[in-house]
Amino acid sequence: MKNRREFLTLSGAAALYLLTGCSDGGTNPGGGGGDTPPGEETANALPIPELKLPVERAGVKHYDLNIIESQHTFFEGVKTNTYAIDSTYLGPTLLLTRGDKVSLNYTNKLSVETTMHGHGMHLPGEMDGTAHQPIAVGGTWSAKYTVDQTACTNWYHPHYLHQTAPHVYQGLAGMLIIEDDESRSLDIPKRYGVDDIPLVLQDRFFSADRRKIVYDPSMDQLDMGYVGDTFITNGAISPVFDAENKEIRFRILNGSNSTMYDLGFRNAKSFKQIATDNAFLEEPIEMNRLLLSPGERAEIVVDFTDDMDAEFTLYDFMHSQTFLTVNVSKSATASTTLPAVLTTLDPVPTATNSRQFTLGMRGMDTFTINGKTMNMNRIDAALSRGDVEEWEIINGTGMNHNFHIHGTHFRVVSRDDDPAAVAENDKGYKDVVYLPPHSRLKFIVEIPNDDVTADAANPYMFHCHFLEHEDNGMMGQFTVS
Ligand SMILES: [Cu+2]
Repeated sequence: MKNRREFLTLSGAAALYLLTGCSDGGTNPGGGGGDTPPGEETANALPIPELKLPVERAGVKHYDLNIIESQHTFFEGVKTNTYAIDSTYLGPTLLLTRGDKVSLNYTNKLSVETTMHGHGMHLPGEMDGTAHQPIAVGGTWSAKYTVDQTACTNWYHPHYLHQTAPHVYQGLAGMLIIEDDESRSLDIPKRYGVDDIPLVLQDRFFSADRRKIVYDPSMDQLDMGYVGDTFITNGAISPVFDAENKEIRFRILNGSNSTMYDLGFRNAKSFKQIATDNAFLEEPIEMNRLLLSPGERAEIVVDFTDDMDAEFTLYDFMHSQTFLTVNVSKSATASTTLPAVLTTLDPVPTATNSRQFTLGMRGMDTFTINGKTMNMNRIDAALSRGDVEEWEIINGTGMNHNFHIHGTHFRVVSRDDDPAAVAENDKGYKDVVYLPPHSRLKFIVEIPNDDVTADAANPYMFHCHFLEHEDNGMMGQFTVS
């Protein structure tokens, strides 16, 4: 259990302080044990990524992050080779506050070039961390920007041309949580590691001796999804989270390469979705199933108030796999009452221009948008600050795809030309949206009228977030002037 232990958060008190403004209430962030008999709680406790504390210099919050080769214990007694960010698998959670001036300083200690992209972040193109901003072996690259967007759950991961999928697969990803005055004032769970729990959901293949994570998709897996046989949550196989009997908020990321997850509790316990990719929903939406495509996030709140001593299994019904067991075993040390209204979203603006993007294929292993494969020297769309456009995305293939945009978010307005076909939980601020086979959808995208600029040397990307499709061509570039 040593490696698992090292992966747990070590700075619980500081973490609580950051999220709540006080250091009382709650014990044992990370479920690391203490008041429970040894061997019970910690047998396979859900690892909670460390909450990374910044170092402030001249008004800028610096986060120094090392991208490293490491070894992680997925299987008892076996060390598996991984990539990680200051950890043994995945990376720390970064908590940013709207208005912060930040510098995310990534040092590449791998033997290969990579990049680190702020997925969901509204930032200048040159700070986006795509293939245009490589981090040389041994070098450091800094994403410097002012955080200026609503509270949400974002994440960081490599975005290197043709190599995003293998780099993420070896373990490079972490959460970027943004808080603002609104998120801090809402009566919702916000004690990191106690009742505000990040869940990075993934699946992996391992070598027979389990010492390596094996990235070797066949052509069929390239097309239809590289779905591993081992499902992991925050880097652990079927872990257990010992929950307080109260409302618990889970920040769920589909961090897989190309697997759709149809999530829910096996006993059909309901939950409320409170946030989509880029913002709170206006009102919590009650549901008992949540479909998430790769790269999508959802924050949910589950009320375990009356569930003392009960156990719940968070399950992927699409692949019949368990992600997490929630064991309601602790008395609540604080109370929250989820409000009926969470926020007010801007009205969907009226578009003044429209574009169409058709997701397609050339042969069996080349993926295209409007018939073209990704070319770093080609700009596919030139936009200006303040532009409002309607983009129609057409999945002309018989396989799953989704669509992700950098630098901003969008509002889905119709599926297959039917506004009523847009699910309630697709109506918030999104930056990734799922496209079933042979389907189309329209969204309205608004380019913020502020700091956001991306020139031809540092353009934004739009792409399918099934990483095998992205790496094999299904990506384009746009500028904002
Ligand atoms: Cu795709």
